[in-house]
Amino acid sequence: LEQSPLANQQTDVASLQASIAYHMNASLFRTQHNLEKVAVYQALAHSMADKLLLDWNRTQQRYRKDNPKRVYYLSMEFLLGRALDNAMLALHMKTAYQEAVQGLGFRLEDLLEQERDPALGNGGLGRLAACYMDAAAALDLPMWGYGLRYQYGLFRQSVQQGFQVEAPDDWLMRHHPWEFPRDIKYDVQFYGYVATKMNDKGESRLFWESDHKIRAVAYDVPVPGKDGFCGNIRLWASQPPHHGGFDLDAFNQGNYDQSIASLKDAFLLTSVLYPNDNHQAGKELRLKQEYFFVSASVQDVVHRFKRYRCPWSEFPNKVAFQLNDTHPTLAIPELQRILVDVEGLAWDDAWDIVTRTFAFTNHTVLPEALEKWPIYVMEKVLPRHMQIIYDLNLFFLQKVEEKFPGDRDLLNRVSIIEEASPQQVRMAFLAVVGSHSVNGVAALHSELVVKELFNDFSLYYGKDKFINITNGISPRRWLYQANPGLRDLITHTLGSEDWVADLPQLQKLAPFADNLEFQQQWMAIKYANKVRLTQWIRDDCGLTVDPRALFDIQVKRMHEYKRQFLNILGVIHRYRVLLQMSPEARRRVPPRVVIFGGKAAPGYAIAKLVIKLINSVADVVNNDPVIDDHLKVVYLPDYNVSLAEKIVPASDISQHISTAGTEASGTSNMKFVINGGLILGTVDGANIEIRDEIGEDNIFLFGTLADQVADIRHAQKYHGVLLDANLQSVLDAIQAGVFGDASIFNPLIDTLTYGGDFYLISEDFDAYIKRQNDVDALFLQKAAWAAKSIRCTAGMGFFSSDRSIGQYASRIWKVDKTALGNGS
Ligand code: 26Q
Repeated sequence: LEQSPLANQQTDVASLQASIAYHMNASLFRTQHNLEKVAVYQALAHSMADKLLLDWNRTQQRYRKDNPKRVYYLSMEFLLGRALDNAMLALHMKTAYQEAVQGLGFRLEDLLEQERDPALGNGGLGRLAACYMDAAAALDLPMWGYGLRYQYGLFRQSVQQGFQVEAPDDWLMRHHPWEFPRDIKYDVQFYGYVATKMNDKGESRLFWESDHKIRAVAYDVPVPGKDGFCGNIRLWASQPPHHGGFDLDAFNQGNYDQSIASLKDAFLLTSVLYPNDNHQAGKELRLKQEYFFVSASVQDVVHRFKRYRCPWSEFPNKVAFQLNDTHPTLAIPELQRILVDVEGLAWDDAWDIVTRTFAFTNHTVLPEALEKWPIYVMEKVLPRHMQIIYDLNLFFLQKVEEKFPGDRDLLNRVSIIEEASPQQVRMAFLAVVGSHSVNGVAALHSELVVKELFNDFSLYYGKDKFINITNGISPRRWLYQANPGLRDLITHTLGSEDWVADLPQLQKLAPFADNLEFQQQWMAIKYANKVRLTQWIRDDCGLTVDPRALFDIQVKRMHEYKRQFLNILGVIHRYRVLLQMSPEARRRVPPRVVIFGGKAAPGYAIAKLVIKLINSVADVVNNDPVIDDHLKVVYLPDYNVSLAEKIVPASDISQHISTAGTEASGTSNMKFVINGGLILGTVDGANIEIRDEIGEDNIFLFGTLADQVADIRHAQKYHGVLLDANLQSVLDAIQAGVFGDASIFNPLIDTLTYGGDFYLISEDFDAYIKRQNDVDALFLQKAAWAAKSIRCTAGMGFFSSDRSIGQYASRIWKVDKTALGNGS
């Protein structure tokens, strides 16, 4: 391959142009005579992917030879975003390609916009997986991702008459040059029955048998690293099994429909990503997706392990599985099944191997997000796994009983099987029992995980099993790539690009915080980013906004606990206050552009109603001549990773205002702050650690604390909710029809009154408004604002995903960066 003209290592402009031209002909079957942007993008992508493949092969061959302990990051979601820009920057080829395409008459920025976002994730959890793969690749850590190759990613969102409208995300309709189909296949079975059989050694063993098989085929996605290193994500697609897809009896009788029915099943399995974020959908197809993904991945890993002919006892020294939430938890009984039923190990030996291999990351304490599967579904789809879970549970409960004799209540509380009707399997408990380490994703969250979610388990296992690893973000995508202006200023100021791989170096910016000239350069970059977003808002929403206004941004999945509702109620309050002011007084308030973005799960009616309210308020406010440019409200449709890359560098303020104790970590908060955006937030998730790192004076925190929430809810139950007076007038305005037909908003308003204000919007309303006024006041003091903005970036060194992955590696996986390193 090294010699192949495809992978010509020359990086001079003429060679790059030649490789683009080659792909235009050979990969796209086109001539140079009708060059559309999308075709040039694809030829360019192929050309870049060639280079990546060389790195991929070299890296993976080295691992194969050295056989280091490997980490497998099991995740139902990888929200990767676009690949081309990322790859060009990682391989230091962007400038050369820029020139190459310029010579062909194109602007690289336009070509980059042609790439469809692979959206194989919902939000934070999926994007975290992508940032972690990026970090592992940068650190030369032998970690593979395993996931699913959904035919349709997260739905595309448009807004019609103010309402969210969903469309399928057919991202594979156009050829996608960033994945490589492999001749690697495993069959995965479902349903069937469990029988007793003799194995080769004459021992009696249980076997699970079924005619219902679906084939998993591997697609590899390269993850560009540093210095010629390249990681991998292996995604499974479902297909009918060889010869097994047809119902031959039906086929021979001429009953074609019936003969292909199971073919359809096979293709359907990985066809679509479930669009729920922080909410479990108890659908059988989802369970089958989870098992399909887990079974293919475990088979692949076991196959790789066996290649080296090590004894089974070596398995935990060669393999670490990290479970990205409970979604891949079936890997635990699956490995136990393979070791006992197929490989013939004794139960206890197998279980020792399993528990030394798995570790589990929890991403939520919200009860509605915790996965539970009804036993009647589980035993139908996975009869042998259900038996194994029963046995695991029995042995576990026996040990608990030994340690805490006679505590029947405790046994009920920690049982993997929930004794309700219907009986359910508590996947989080299975994950805890089958793992040697359980971690939360931010300090407060990990505390809640130990004290609330898994309290009984921490008493039984001891506290050491439960740790915190605070989330991190890729500084490459979220600063180096997304904000070239700031990147260059930082590099120029610090004298080299070393800060990217050693993010705490950003602290060296702090001495410049009060330097007026530096402040001007800093804020000029922010302004340019705001101008760029302004153009996007004009093209996308047909709305003109002034880049000199304060940009106040909340972009994230629409969810009640994230309280976009609080934000828009605050906007209505601001609107009403502005209307009551004299023109002179109004001019003393800095103009604001309040920007929203984010998708609601299609079945989440209340979240969708918040989208409608935001758009209704936007309609009125944006067209009110009295308000003019003092306040604008924008709802950006189809928020995704590539849009985030444009939005994040352009914030003055971003909002992270979840009810305290509900947002496990948040990661966009880190992205905004590292780009010099200030935060308006609650004392929740990683906001707390951001405060600790950047300093209390550089963040606007407000509201109820996590440990007060339960008491307030309790009091509400008995005394009802006494609505904040300002909030009451805001609700009155909505109900008076100021923002159109009031009746449609009734279910939304009811969430504040009937049955208590669960997310404490009224409780926090006054503190929120006051903090917003502090923001206004500071924005008028340009130098003070700039100093805080600089201190924000300077203090963010801790939040690199390289730090997070380093902690996972040393505390959980016990792996080091490979000794060889640097692709040599
Ligand atoms: C489960 C079962 C069936 C269908 C869907 C699901 C499902 C899917 C996605 C449940 C939850 C999710 C996503 C959760 C998520 O994104 N959590 C976020 O994880 C981030 C990374 O740790 C945190 O920063 C966020 O605070 C947390 O909300």
